[in-house]
Amino acid sequence: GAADGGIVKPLPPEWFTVHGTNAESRFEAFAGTGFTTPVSRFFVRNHTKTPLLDAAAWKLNIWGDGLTGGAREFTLADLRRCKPVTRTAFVECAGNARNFFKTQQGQAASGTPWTTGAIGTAHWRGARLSDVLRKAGLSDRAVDIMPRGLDDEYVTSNGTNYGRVRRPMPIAKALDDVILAYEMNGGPLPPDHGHPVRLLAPSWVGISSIKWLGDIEVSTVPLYSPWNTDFYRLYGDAYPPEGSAPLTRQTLKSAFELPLNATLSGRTRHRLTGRAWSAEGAITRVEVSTDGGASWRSAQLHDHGQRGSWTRWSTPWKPGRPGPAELLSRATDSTGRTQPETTVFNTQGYLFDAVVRHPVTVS
Ligand code: MTE
Ligand code: MO
Repeated sequence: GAADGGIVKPLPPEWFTVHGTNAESRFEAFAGTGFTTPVSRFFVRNHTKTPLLDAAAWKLNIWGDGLTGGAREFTLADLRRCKPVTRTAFVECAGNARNFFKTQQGQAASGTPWTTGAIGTAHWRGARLSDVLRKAGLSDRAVDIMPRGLDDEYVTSNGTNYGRVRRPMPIAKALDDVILAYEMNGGPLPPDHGHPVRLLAPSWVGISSIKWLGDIEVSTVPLYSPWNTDFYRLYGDAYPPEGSAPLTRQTLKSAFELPLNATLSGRTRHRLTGRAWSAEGAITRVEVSTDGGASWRSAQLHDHGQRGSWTRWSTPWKPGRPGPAELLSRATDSTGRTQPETTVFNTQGYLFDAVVRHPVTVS
């Protein structure tokens, strides 16, 4: 767990819930922090422990039959010589909110029991992966890349060794909007978030954004790793035995910047605040219910968060009668999709997108 050195940054308990080597941001810790998430409050999802790498000695090796020549090495200085670009994007774990499969739908999924805090939004700056792949001699016959991390091999508690964290990505995504990020919110990438260089794949499941990047295989045939065969597919009664296709984009969600089971005074006029996000389109509407879903009203939107980032929202509420209450938020994006009441279950609990019933007590 965190006790064996999984996470380097200090974790104030009021900002994080710790699950093993993973630290979940408490959603209420985002209140008042602005559009982007400060590094100090950004969730950490590690398969093992955070490696401490020397940026000056670091090299990225790009290799494989999808290059026209041989393997090529790039230093951080080489990447900095490419035209820098900034992507304002969330990184969100595919399993974010999976604990609600258990608490709202009565079916527990395997994996870290995240509530809604396995997400953060930052300004990521770096070199376009397409620029670097072309410098490396990309062949037009390449179909997949396989980025791989320099962190320890992933060994489960029952002894299965899955090797280094790596997950194939189709060349079309690699050449679209993916960057080799060396800055986060204007500073160097911190150790827990992939220092010195991570991949940043906007809108895609967090596992696509490989941290502590060491090498990238470029291939003319499809590539496989446990991260696109065993993990990050949807398995369960609703899916074929081989699972769904490997997961690509995240989904649509919203959350209140309030602790679960918060106590709110019944006599005060509160401003309920929250965030909504989608990997498919911009957020166009957030509705809030303070009576367990019987009635809904539109919240005020404070950003024009694009696809792959988020939008802050707020609405006033004067609770009145003391006792337990349920707050619900329901987001709609520019594709016209609205958060559903339930999410079809999958055994690993990915892509939960249903409306969260947020319990509070009115005092
Ligand atoms: N990259 C490496 N090398 N090792 C990892 O354990 N975890 C992945 C991804 N990249 C991981 C990784 C997962 S599952 C997620 S959700 C994101 O990193 C989390 O990014 P963060 O820790 O910066 O929030
Ligand atoms: Mo993840």
